[in-house]
Amino acid sequence: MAKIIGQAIPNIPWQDKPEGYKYPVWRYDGNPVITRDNLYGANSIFNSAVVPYGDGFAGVFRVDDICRDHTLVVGYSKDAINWELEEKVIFRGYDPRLCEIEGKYYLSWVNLTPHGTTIGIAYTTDFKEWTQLEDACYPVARNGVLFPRKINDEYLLLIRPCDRGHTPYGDIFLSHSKDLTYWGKHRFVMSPVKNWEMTKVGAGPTPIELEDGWLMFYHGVLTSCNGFTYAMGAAILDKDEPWKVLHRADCFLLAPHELYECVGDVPNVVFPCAALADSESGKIAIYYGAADTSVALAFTTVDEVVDFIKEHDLLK
Ligand code: BMA
Repeated sequence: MAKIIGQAIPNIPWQDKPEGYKYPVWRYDGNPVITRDNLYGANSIFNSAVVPYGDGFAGVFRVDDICRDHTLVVGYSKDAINWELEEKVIFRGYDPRLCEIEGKYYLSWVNLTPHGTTIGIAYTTDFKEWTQLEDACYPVARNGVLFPRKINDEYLLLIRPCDRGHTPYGDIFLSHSKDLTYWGKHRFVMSPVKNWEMTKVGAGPTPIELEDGWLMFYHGVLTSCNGFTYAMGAAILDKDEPWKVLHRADCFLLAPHELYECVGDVPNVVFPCAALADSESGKIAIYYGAADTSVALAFTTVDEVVDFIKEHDLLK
């Protein structure tokens, strides 16, 4: 088995792969797991982040409210499928990612400024009190994703520079910081290559550490005559110099297919923002926003996904 370096999550949500299903990522049959009905006053709840917390799970959820303001709220769950969301808005902005580093839970999100979006960073130990740090860059950027540990004594952040609108381009970069305040040593990671991701790419969940690399799920965007289609791809980054891409699947691993992914506020969107990875069993549960309307769950295993990436390796 390819080895996940990280915590055991014995209570990871899970369903076995359906008999005869060939693709490497399969959907939870109770999808979507979170809808607007999970919270009074929500227009839509999607693109959200979850982590193991205590004997259950905690999350930060993107709630676009009935004024269509972008807000972030905390939620808790025992099984990572049934969630209780709090009404209190912790930050304004969208597309949160959560990452545990040395016992603190770091939130990175698309922070809204008068000059455009940037990457907000805050941390908590209890999901109640948050300490907000400096934004990680000046506008305009989105898809800021922290690595779960320092490498060579520096924090690392994947980032996607963009414009103020529905950006028609986008490459993934990586920045370093010794203190989570000053960011530099910017490195290019990857651009779109294949048709399914041709418009832009952006990092998704916190990268998953493997014995010999980092597993990075990301979203890729195709522009069709009807607009954007968002799908999920995967790559393996170098362990010590993660701006170097070692392997990269040439095709998507999950794309809009089910009705809840194809129909909603923004049709045809699969937007992964979080993954739970159990180092004991190799099980991986991926949380993704579906059609900018709800949160859905999909499963894979480290072996399935690593084998698939290597079989379909764009770089071989
Ligand atoms: C991106 C972000 C995501 C959203 C996607 C599809 O630019 O705004 O939050 O899911 O567009 O609308």
